[in-house]
Amino acid sequence: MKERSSILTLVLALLLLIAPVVFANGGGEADDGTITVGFAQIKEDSPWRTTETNSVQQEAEKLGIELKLSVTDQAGQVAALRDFIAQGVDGILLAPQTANGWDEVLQEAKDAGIPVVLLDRGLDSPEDLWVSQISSDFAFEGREAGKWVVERLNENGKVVELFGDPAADPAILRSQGFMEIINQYPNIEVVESRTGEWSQDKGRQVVEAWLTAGVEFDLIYAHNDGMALGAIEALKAAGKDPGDDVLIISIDAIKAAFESIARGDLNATVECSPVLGPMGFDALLKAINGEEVPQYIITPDSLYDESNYTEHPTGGF
Ligand code: GYE
Repeated sequence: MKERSSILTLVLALLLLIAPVVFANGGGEADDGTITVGFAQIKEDSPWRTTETNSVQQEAEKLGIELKLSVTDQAGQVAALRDFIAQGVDGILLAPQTANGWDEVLQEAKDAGIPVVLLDRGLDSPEDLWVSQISSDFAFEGREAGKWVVERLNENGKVVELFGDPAADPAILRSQGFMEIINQYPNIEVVESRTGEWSQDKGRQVVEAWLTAGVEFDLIYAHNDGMALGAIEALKAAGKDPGDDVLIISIDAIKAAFESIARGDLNATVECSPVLGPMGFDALLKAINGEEVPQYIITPDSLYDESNYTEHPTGGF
């Protein structure tokens, strides 16, 4: 009898010892030490975004990180973040669809001690609510496009702009950077600017509408390759020769854009790397370990046109 009760006391003591470890875990880091990360990706039908998602998934696999992937629109992204927080993930990667509307949920993540790293787009919330933004410098991309346009138009011509989402940080900055350059040349005029919602199909429709309305232009500046490819379809359908009758420059440097340059349709594209998985996890793991991370980590971009497109290290993304 006595022996039995001492065994019971021992078991009880053991249970008390391990209890804090089990409960402190909160469901994030699994018992085997696995790190869990939530990635809130934007629902968008573009090869650029698919490459980015693949990059994040591959890096998670390489590092043995358990990845919870959510692919939705902005409202769904906020809900996904709340879900990640409730599940007690160790860190969050967020590609914010638009720049606004994040303060509350980012504060909730911060209160829960979960670091958030922004991938590919920025947002308007105070910098103390997120750890780091890993992206291109979008205003730089716009300026690079602007300089190319000035040169190719010999400082004179009519431009139409295919805008990304006007509420999204890369679209706003790509337009600002571009106009910073263009505004210095009084004989270059931006005659139309409309959103093609980052989509090939919408890009085609907008250019079709301009052509039908009789808008005259020498050059199309598209905020991404997808919309430029749609514009090329519209020009061809109207019997025009894209790359010649009308010049086209865009941003992203996806593989299809390089193929289009090779065909002589697209004239130029400014690189914007979607391969952000390795840098994203590097920053996030540092933050999880309490190490300092730079607020902005900028990927370097180059412009590719007919003269140098064969030099891109991977032939596009
Ligand atoms: O250029 C575009 C995508 O946020 C930088 O989003 C990204 C942009 C990219 O839709 O193709």
